[in-house]
Amino acid sequence: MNRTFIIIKPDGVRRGLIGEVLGRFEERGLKIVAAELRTIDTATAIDHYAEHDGKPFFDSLVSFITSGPALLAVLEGSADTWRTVRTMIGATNPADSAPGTIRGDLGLEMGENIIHGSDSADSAEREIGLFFPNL
Ligand code: D4T
Repeated sequence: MNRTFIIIKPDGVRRGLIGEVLGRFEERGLKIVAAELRTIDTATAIDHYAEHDGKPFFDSLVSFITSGPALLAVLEGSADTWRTVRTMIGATNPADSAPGTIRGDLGLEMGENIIHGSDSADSAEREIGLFFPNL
């Protein structure tokens, strides 16, 4: 089996979208193998977003992702699960996120964009290890 990692970000939790978003993954046939509601600490957020360190939006990205409870989850499918999930999430820029995707249906902001999904098999492995070290 093949796993990926998602975060329903604090805006998604605040807006009451946990059920809507997890429901889409379950309806698609993906299995939720771990899930936890947690306020991410600053050190973990900096580690998670290390690739963006130094960019103009880095500080606001870290303060946003730590601003309240987030729903962390590991999803399992048969193959290329990270890519299936990224396709369902939709593009980062709201002008490009297609209707039918999570961001295309539910969001309109570049920063507060509801959900994170790992962007490669290597990222998925790294992020699962960072957030669920005992899995
Ligand atoms: P994440 O990592 O949160 O799933 O988002 P994406 O994978 O879709 O997009 P990303 O890594 O390029 O950006 C991470 C995060 O930063 C915010 N962001 C991004 C921003 O506020 N301004 C920007 O110009 C960019 C590129 C949105 C998502």
